[in-house]
Amino acid sequence: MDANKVSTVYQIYPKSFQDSDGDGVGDLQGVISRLDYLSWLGVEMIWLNPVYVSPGYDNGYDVADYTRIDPLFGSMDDMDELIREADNRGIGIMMDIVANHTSHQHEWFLQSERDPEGAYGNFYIWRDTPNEWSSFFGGGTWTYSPIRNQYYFHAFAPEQPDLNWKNEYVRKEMAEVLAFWVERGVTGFRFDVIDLIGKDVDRKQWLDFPLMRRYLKDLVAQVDTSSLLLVGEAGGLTPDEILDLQRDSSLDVVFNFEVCALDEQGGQGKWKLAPFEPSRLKTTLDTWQRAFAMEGRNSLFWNNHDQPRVISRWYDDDERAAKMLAVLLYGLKGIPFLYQGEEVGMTNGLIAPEDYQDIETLNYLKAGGTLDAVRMKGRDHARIPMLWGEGTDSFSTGTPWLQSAHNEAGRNVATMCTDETSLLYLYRELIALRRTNQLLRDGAYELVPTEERLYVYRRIIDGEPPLLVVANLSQDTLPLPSGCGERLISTEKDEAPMLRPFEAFICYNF
Ligand code: ISL
Repeated sequence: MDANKVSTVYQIYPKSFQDSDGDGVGDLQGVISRLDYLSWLGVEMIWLNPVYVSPGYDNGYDVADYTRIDPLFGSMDDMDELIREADNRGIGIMMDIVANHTSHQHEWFLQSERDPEGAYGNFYIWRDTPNEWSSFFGGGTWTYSPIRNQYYFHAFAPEQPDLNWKNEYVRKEMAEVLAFWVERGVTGFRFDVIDLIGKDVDRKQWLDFPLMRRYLKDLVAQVDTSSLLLVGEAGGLTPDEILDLQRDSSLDVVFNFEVCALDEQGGQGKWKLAPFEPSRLKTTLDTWQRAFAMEGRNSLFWNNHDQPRVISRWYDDDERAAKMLAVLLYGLKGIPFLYQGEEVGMTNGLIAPEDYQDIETLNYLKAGGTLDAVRMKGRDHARIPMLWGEGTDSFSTGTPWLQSAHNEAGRNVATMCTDETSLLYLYRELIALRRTNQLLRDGAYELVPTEERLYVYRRIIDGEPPLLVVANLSQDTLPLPSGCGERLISTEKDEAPMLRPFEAFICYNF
């Protein structure tokens, strides 16, 4: 697939998108029932978080069977129907491939645990003596199995044992998983924590790039990727390493999380918060944009199912900031990913302490973590059911699996659908603009130096009038930068002699 042609990938967290059967959990029929909405919005691909059979310790990122659908979400018939119905509307489906680890209830693990000499004996990482290394969800990386009388390695929860990628049969099995889904008609893959597959557990090294690169290249070489969008979640890669993978088409685009960490103290994990500084947003985005200014592309996103809403974390839920962030992101070079609910300005909302469900958050609180940090960075806040209407009633007729409250009136699809000046309409226009505007899709990126509250950049193709993207990152009124010509899209209905708080627009540059 020509990745530069994808104008928007819409991320669906199925558990929280639309419930069709009243059990309080979103499902595939729910997604199907909302395809007309997504088509109206103009998205070209859906990234579906895992819907495979799973005991659900990490909401589906603990896969027990990669080729069956969890009954919680529906059946394989529902999945086929979703692929077909989406395709009828020109929308592709991107599957989430959790290749680094499985569930401890996966048949491979059960066999590996029982029979060290058997076919699956070496599918996981077993040692007699564990080393000391911290897992991403708190606690150590090794858990003792009394059945095998050895320790197994897990980068995340003990219920998520890591596969042994050094074993060629593991790599073969994973290639078969990809082939299975390509055969069913999916149009993309998002590879979960793919930078971890080359790790060296004995040296305590998360990333061995040459090894990771080789495994990934071999993996994708086994399926026909010409019509697939390949996305890697790989927070540990440098821009050069990413470019390397893009050059040989191992990945089209990579998720990096430097922007998401702007409200962290740095080097101390996600829970140690620091005040957000707009100037750092600009310098971080600029660094990543420069790295791919002439070649390759960035992933462009503010939120996902792990990253609670940035308008709550950075901008006190201000809807004007949500509009500004939309324009700013859609002007950049790369592929935009829109996370469900972002288009209506969903916020972190409110969750009572006893209602938190996420394994990472529960571990953190158990270890003495603070609710203040959880309210900002706890992943449940990114997973609050989609606001189709004023409350969560339109998400489910039953009791939603995650209890939450919102107090920002009007931030929902039903209300914003009736208002052409809404954030939802702005997203719709931005998506449409990116579909048709070659400069936004392919143009090189160039920063225009300005004061730090302002982020201005150019998108350029030789021989064409450049575009200028202007974003006021602050609530201050600022002078307009020079060179602003006719506007293509704006957060405001009219033009003013000064840049209003959080005003942003894309215009021709003279
Ligand atoms: O969620 C994070 C911080 O809160 C990230 O560090 C996250 O663990 C990391 O980006 C990997 O995420 C992916 O793999 C995890 C899963 O829990 C996440 O939902 C998934 O996006 C383990 O499979």
